[in-house]
Amino acid sequence: MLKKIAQKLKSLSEVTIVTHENPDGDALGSSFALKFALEKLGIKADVVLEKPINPDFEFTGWAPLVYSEAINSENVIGVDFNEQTRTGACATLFENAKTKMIVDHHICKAQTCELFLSDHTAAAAGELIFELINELDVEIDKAIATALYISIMSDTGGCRFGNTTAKTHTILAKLIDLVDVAYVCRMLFDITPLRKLELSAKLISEIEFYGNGKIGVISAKKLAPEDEHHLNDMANRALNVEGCLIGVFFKQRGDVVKVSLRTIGEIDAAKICSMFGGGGHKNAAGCSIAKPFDEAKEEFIRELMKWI
Ligand SMILES: [Mn+2]
Repeated sequence: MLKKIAQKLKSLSEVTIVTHENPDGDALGSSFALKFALEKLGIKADVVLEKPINPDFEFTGWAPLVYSEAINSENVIGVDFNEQTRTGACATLFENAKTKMIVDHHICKAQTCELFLSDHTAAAAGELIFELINELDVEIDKAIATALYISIMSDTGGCRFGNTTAKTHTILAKLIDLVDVAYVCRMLFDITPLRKLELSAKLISEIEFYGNGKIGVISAKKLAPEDEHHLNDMANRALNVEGCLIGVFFKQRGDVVKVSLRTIGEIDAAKICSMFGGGGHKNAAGCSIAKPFDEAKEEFIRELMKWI
């Protein structure tokens, strides 16, 4: 399938790249790596996001377009998601496209277009984009290597998560000489806006435990929209606590409660979230529940109790 997608891409003169809403390092890194590679082939390629880029990634200098109805594209490739509802407003772009392609690594319920690659054995979408770029026969330069490095390091937590494989390391080894590792890792993992630190401290101080400390729950019932992007990794903070096997973060967004779930070992986060209409990976998944905050939270925790 990768070959077919590469062939298709080579035949095009313009492509729009879309990814999932609230894009993380993998979503952005794999999208921009693909953009830079396509541009080297003389193909016009834009990354379109639903909202302006998360300030955490401003250090990259990446410049996406922000979705508006004026943007239209015949050819759309989706990266790091496999259900078009995951792209938020950009779903319209995907729907209206003549050529639709997907390169993803989430557990997939159904094939959503003809040129569709969803390989959940890949640690990051960036691993698949690395292979796609090789298939396109583009030489990897500093900009592409840095984007792929950010992608893979983000989704593997710096090669510490269980999804990390020999292949992950092999790919990184091929990129690393082109990347300013110390700078990128400091920006990616160490630097935090003061606001994020303050907000995290407040929410962490209110952590609740269930199931003899095996389930750690962090909640943000009231959250200013401008603070939302600061809280991408809150479920992991619960898992920092000794003995905690399930970390869950609830936040109110509009009429729904967004749930992000992180688990250890055999506790299947994707399966749990799929019961609530969501999905993801075995140890990291999410869903939205259209119920009042406390009700949604209680219902979800009741389900989690069955897993410990
Ligand atoms: Mn990913």
